[in-house]
Amino acid sequence: MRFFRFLPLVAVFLSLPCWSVEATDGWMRAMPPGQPTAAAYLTLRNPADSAVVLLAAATPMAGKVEIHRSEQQDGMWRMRRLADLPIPAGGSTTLAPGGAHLMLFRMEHALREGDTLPLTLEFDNGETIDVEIEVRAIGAGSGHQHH
Ligand SMILES: [Cu+2]
Repeated sequence: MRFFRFLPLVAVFLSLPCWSVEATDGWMRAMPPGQPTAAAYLTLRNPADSAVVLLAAATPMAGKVEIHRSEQQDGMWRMRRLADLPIPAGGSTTLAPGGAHLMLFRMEHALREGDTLPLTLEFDNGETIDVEIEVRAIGAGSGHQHH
């Protein structure tokens, strides 16, 4: 007896969750002419229910981009390179002066207020997102120099 011969096939639709990391408030300071390095800042939101880790960033306008964090030690600001930067599940990580930032090395030219810098971010979930970094006045942001 074949009781199951008329069982309908069950179609299973797999869909990828639309839980992309969202980058907002991307900005950097205008650069004095001749300065080869700069720092970029932004906020990364992670709507997913597991942490996502920023692995790398790149821009055609710089030779190299590193993830850095500024720290105060013995009254001096220093920065160190981070291997990566986690964004907590359902939370956000803000890169800002005096903290984490994206360090741009070997800039092809100094950027001025009103310019934009295209940046590509790569995460450990395989996701890649493109961000526009807005160049603000040289004195923009709160307080201290991070160098
Ligand atoms: Cu730095």
